[in-house]
Amino acid sequence: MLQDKIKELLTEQLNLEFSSANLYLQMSAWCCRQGFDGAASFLKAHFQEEIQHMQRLVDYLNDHDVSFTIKDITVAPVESKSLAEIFEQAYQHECCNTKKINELVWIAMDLKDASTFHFLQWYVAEQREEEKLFKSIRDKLKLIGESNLDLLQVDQNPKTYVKPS
Ligand code: OFO
Repeated sequence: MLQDKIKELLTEQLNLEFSSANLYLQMSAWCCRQGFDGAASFLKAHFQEEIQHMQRLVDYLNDHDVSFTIKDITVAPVESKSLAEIFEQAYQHECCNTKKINELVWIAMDLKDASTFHFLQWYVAEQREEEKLFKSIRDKLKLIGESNLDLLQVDQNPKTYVKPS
């Protein structure tokens, strides 16, 4: 049986994942409006990943017979000056997610909740990957500055672009 504090924090995290999903969907829509089709589909795929992160938490709470509230989430359209700014925001967002997950891990440990501590390890590894991914795209965009040609190439391959020497 899960302790009340853990139920509350996992529910909060579930809603945070939902909110992250919707933020990425709005970022994807911004990219679409600017003609960055590659970044738009990358961020839309990320929206789906965040929904899966939410789903994992839902499954875990269901496994423990915990009822939970899914909040109404309002995420306004994203406004940005550049693709670099979008990926800076996304990277900062992932850093905040990591902080939240780490806090949860330490609380699960303090409360001697081995099951939740174990469950959260998947999120710890996932956050490491996500921070690394968003940081690398953010860094590539910083590197190329406002060069339109390079921008288009990063847009086509946000994960794999290497600046020609
Ligand atoms: Fe992108 O992070 Fe969920 O957890």
